[in-house]
Amino acid sequence: MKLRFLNLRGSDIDFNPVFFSYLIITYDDLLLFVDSQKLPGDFSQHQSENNVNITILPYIDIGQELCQIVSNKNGKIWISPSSSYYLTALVPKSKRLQRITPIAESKAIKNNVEIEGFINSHIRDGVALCQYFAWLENAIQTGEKVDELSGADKLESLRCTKEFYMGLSFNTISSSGPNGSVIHYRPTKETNRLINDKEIYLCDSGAQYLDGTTDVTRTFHFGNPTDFQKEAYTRVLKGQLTMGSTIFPAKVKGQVLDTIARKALWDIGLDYGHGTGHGVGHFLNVHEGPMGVGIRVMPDDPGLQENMFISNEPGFYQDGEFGIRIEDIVQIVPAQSKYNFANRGALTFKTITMCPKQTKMIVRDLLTALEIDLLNGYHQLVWNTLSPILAQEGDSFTLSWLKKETQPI
Ligand SMILES: [Mn+2]
Repeated sequence: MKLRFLNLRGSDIDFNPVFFSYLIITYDDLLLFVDSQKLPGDFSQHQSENNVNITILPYIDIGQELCQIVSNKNGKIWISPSSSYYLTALVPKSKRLQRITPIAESKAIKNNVEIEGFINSHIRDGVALCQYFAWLENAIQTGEKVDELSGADKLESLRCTKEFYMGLSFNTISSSGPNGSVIHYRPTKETNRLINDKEIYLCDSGAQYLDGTTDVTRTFHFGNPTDFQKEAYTRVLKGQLTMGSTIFPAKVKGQVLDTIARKALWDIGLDYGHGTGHGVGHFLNVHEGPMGVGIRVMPDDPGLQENMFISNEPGFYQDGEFGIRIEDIVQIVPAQSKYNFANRGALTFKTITMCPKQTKMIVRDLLTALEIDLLNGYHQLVWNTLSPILAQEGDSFTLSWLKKETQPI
């Protein structure tokens, strides 16, 4: 079952290509409540060309229309648990079916067009990221002054040259030293710090492309990291590699996997205060349910299923000193397993984010042979995927940085 009723986008909310509206679906009609001035001139034509019959009503009429449906129709009304109190209260309890709608679950499982777009947009995004980090490393090492804000601007200026770019998917978390330990930090004029070779630089960023949404974090040290920083980084990476290669039964709740990503940190009494994974919309919200991987209970999680896309982002934060996070977007794909969970089906993850992870920060002895293979395999894939594009663009500067950063350890 694939339910994508309208597949519309808008621009009412920064970073999220959505718009204020309500939709009521009846057996006979689709009622879209939206300020009709927001609709493009060819909207009705586009809908009829795609065989969509839709009635447009004023946004403010939702309550009135819902009341009429309640009094005129028998049977239950399926209302999303995230609907407002006002709308929920208009439906008498006896008529309410209040649980997560099939649309939310279906939207989380990407179709073939969305999968292809996700993969392609992550490749273009990866090129921009490599161009930025190559530029940044060189700038810091040659004494050029780059701060959190000008760094974020540089990254945006590289992303916006890429095909199908529509804007950022959230405010870039460009953070130097202690600012990196603030998990939801974003640089302002007051907090802005220079990026330097004495402190860790954490950059969590993402973009909206017409064919996909990206969200990626990389952590770098452009000088000499301390032993503790290297140990913490390595253990964050261990968690990410282990989670990213875990085989699990189909439809297991995301929460079950959370501990896997934390184990290497827990082993030495370290932890992080955020979730390990969230769903990502397809040219939609960068955080999108109903599934997720975290300590927090997610009651609406329908279980992890093939072709869902989530983030894999463990981290570690030393208050007032530094932050470390490594974040990829992963696609849920079938896995080879000996017994296939008695036909329940085995799944695993495929990383679609394309950007090297700084090997200089790694304590090799802390990694298992399997983890080393996984990391080297990932870097080989990144090199194979991005190097032809950089070569075609004639960007030999970024190409040589990529070569250095994807060397096997
Ligand atoms: Mn994320």
